[in-house]
Amino acid sequence: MATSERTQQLISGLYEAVLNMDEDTARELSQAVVDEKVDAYFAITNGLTAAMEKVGELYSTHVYFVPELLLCADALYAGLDILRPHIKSADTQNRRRLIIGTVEGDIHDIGKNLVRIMFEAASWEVVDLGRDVQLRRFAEEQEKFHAHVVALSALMTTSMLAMPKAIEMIKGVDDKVAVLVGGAPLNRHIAESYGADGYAPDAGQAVQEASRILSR
Ligand code: B1M
Repeated sequence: MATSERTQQLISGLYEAVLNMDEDTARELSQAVVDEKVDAYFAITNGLTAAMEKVGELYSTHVYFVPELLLCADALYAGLDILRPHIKSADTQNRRRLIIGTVEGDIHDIGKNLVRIMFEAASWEVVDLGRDVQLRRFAEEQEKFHAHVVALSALMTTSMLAMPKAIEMIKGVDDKVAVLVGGAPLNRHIAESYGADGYAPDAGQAVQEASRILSR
C-alpha cells in the first residue's frame, strides 16, 4: 500500500526531530501519529529508529559527539514514550532480545548506556543489568530471559580481564547465545582471544555488529 503524503510528512518530521535534537517536535509529531491513526510501529522504525541509526553514523564519524548523542536520545525517548503503548502486539512478538551490563569491578556506565540506547532505538527488547555486575548474573539472567545477544562492557584494563570468565559462564548455560563485547581498552583482536562472537568500537556500530553476528 502506498504511504500517504501526510504519513510521509510525519515520518520525515520525526526523523528530522531526532537528528536535530528537537524533543518538542518529536513529542508533537508522535501525538499526531497517534491521533491520525498512523501505524505506531511504522513511525518508530522509519522515523525515530532510522534517525537514531543516522545519529550513530554521525557519532562514529565524529560529526556528533557524546552531548549530541544524548540530546538526540532525549528526542527519541520523547517520541517513544508516546508511540510505544500504541504498538500492535504482533509487532512486538519477534523482537530481538539483549542483556547488557558493565562487568564486575567496573562502575563506568556512560558508554554502556549509549550502547543500550542504540539497541532500544532499533526496537530490541533490552534488560540492562547496570554496572559492576557480578559475572554469574549474566549467566543467570540469560537462563531466564533467553536473549539473542549478551553485551558486556568494560572501561578498564583491569576489569576487562573478567570478560573471558563471564563469556565462559554465559556459554555454559546457553551455547547458542552470541556475546558482544566493547569498551575503550578492547579491540577486535582481544575480543576474539576472549572467545566473544563480536566486538564494536562504539555505540553507533554495536547494533550493526550484533545483527551481523546473528545473520551468520
Ligand atoms: Co574512570 N577511568 N575511573 N571514571 N574514567 C577511565 C576509564 C580512565 C581511562 C581514566 C584515566 O586514567 N585516563 C581510567 C582507566 C585506566 C585503565 O584501566 N586503562 C579510569 C579509572 C582508573 C577510574 C578509577 C579506578 C579511578 C579511581 O577511583 N582511582 C575509578 C573506577 C572505579 C571502578 O570502576 N571500580 C573511576 C571512576 C570514574 C567516575 C565514577 C568518576 C566516572 C564514571 C562515571 C560513570 O560512568 N557513570 C569516570 C569517567 C567519566 C572516566 C572517563 C573520564 C570517561 C569515561 C566515559 O564515560 N567516556 C575515562 C577517561 C576517558 O575515557 N577519557 C575514565 C565517554 C563514553 C561515551 O565513552 O565509555 O569509552 P566509553 O564508551 C564508548 C566505547 O568505549 C564503546 O561505545 C561507547 C560509546 O561510543 N563501548 C562499547 C563501551 N561499552 C561498549 C560495549 C559494547 C560496544 C561498545 O558492546 C557490548
